Amino acid sequence: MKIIDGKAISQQIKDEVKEKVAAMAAEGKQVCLAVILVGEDPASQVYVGNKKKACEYTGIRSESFELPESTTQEELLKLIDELNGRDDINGILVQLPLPKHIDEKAVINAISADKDVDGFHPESVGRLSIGDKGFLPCTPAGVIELLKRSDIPMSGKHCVVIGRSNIVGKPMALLMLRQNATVTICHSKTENLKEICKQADILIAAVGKPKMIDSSYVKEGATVIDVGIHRLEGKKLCGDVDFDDVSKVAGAMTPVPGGVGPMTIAMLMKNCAQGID
Ligand code: L34
Repeated sequence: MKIIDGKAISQQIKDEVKEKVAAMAAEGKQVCLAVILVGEDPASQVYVGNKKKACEYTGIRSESFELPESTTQEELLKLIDELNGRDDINGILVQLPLPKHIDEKAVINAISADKDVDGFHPESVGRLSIGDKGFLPCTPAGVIELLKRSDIPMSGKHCVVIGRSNIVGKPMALLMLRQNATVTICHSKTENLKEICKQADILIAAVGKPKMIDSSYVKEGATVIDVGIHRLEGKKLCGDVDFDDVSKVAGAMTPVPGGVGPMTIAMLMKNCAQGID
């Protein structure tokens, strides 16, 4: 079994971005990401902290807005509007989830499509679905990059995605389709889930349930990508995949931590430096 090293691959991508940012700086072009975090969710604080570090590493300027839990939707929309209008800001990231009193959809829609480095705006989603150029959502784009750079073929292969969220499952399926995979999307209502997963050459778990996917879901030699991230007691991290058990049958798989998470951040850096392109 080969471990797909997301940390190493994300480092390569960040180094490529760093070069691009330096080349842009030589032409007098600055790249700047606005990072907005509302509230004090500890996991979000870690992820946003990692994003700011990656900005520093790659030479992307970051402007950070850490707002209290009590921030109103109106206040947040006003900030986004200001950032939309600023020529010195290239990308706007609003870390999710937002507090319950704020409508995520309204916030995502408010971000100008040409600064939508998360790829969550309906215009970006539409571009992805018809195959036009646009910002790709960072987590699924990171999974594609992991597979490409690990020389795992996608064309003609059966890829099973477990999960249908707007942020991971749905765009993941579209990106796999773009790579000419045969794609099946499974979800909580899927019948015979295990049997379907067992047919996958590439199994992508984005279910949100700690260690749900064990070896009984996996075909011998399959590639297993774990998009889940959960904090167990004692702060230990795990994914949607039972790593120890699945490692007995998989051909290649991603660990948690050190798999998809760092790739999400690297692809965000790439989106910032590249623009819609
Ligand atoms: N707007 N909200 C917006 N964009 C995103 O792309 C995200 N996502 C998800 C949550 N909310 C978002 C992230 O940034 C998940 N996510 C994310 C980012 C980074 C990491 C994990 C998830 C990450 O750094 N993972 C490390 C471990 C970090 C730790 O110690 O907890 C890893 O090695 O997996």
